Amino acid sequence: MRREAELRLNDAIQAFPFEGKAVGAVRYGNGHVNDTFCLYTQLDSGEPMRYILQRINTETFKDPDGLMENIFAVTDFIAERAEANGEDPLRSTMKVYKTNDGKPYYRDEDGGCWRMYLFVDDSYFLERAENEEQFYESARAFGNFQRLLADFDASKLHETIPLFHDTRDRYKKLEMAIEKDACDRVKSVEKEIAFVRDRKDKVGQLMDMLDRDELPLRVTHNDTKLNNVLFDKDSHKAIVVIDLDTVMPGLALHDFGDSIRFGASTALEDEKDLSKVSMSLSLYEAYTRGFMETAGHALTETEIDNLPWGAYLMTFECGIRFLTDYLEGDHYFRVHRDGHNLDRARTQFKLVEDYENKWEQMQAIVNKYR
Ligand code: ADP
Ligand code: GN1
Ligand code: MG
Repeated sequence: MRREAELRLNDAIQAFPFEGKAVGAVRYGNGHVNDTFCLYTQLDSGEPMRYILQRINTETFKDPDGLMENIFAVTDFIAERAEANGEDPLRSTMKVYKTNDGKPYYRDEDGGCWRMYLFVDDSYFLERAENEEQFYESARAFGNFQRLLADFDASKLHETIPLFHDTRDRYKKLEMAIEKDACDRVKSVEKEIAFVRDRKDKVGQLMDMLDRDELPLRVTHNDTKLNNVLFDKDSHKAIVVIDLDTVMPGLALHDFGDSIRFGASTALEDEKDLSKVSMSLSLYEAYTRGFMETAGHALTETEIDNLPWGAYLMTFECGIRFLTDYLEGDHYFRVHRDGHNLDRARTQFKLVEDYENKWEQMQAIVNKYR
């Protein structure tokens, strides 16, 4: 059982070289995996400063050393590139701190692993795009991120979660959870299980192509949801791609697709009223335009042809993961209410159905920007 992060928060704060004196720390953001806090400090001049302190979820990320090596390597790489282009590295990537004794993270007495970032000031994040322009901006940020990392040496990266986006494996794990039925919940989700089983033949669509060398392995972000990019408060441009825990070799199509899954939906990921959930073709188009403008020139024809499959499989896979977690007792994704993971699974399956109805339009939009 994981101990409450709050119990060791003060020790963690003291382990890092923040500026000024610590004034307080509060839980921050809406991530489903790590424990994130905002640390407020005050400089002698009276000026306030903020940092992000995060306890890494080590049940999810079992190799924190490898994970932090990735984070330092990727942020250093982007900062160097920004500097070389005369841009401000602090508005291009996150600044990660070593601990007071020079370690990449702090290990507390309960074994919890903590890291500290500088808070990206004058920025904001979004749980939903308010308009097409914002979503287009996020596409440019993720597309540029992918383009930039094309020159990054993939052999330097640790695989932080094996088989992370192997939808075939996610399907198998769901079948195992059904078989085990640890919480006696299978009987309440027969409709959802049937929905997944009806589409079993789809789970290998992209990973089988990778195995046949029809798709290239690239350095990808793998968790491109809208709240993993920060926007500049004044220009409203998407500036810093965050949540770098899953930067690993992967498929460009998955990065495209995970953004569509989350950001092109007309409702939040956990909306209970499914009549509100659909995929907005105008948001889908805005994202496709931004992604193609930035990452598009490097994509192969086969990748471009299969962009809608990226959306389909990332959404289907995420639904499968939420449903699996529901059956296993909600130990992976943080939940805030009973049935939360089931509500999330249902929105994903509703979206999958909507893609099936809009498939030709999704393909036509991709063709318009190729
Ligand atoms: P998780 O893996 O749990 O999603 P994230 O790394 O995405 O954790 O962080 C959670 C939230 O914290 C983000 O959605 C964002 O709102 C905020 N956040 C993280 N890092 C920073 C940062 N350096 N500056 C400002 N906000 C941040
Ligand atoms: C998790 O960590 P966060 O909240 O950005 C998950 C993603 C899922 C997403 C669903 C490491 O993302 O894979 O798509 O929840 N991250 C991990 O909202 O499993
Ligand atoms: Mg996140």
